[in-house]
Amino acid sequence: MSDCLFCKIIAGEIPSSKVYEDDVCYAFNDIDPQAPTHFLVVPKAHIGSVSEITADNSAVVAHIFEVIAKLTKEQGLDSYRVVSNIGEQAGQSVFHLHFHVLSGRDMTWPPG
Ligand code: D5M
Repeated sequence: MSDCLFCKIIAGEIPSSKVYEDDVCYAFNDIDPQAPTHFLVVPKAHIGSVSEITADNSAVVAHIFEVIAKLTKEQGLDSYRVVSNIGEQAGQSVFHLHFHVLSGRDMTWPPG
């Protein structure tokens, strides 16, 4: 999508602090970290949010969770939170599916 921030990051048109990349997904550090570790994992194909997951594209999500398990193991993280905000009221500000991975501090529940 031409006007999507994360599509531009994936294409290398906007710089990012890359954590991981493969054919299906791209991971990079959040520009406004909310924990000592805070990176985002996004599909390379544009999907607006979890609301747009269907039988046709859900394999991408399974792959992303495999990648999250691999990256957190490699980074020695045994406690972390995975978050995806859907819609403005839930805090979504970039409308390209992404999973926040946060770790390194005590977390509360419920989230604000
Ligand atoms: O999360 C969107 C997240 O995207 C938010 O935590 C900031 C992050 N962000 C925004 N611009 C950038 C760039 N350029 N690099 C890295 N991270 C970025 P949401 O759940 O949609 O609010």
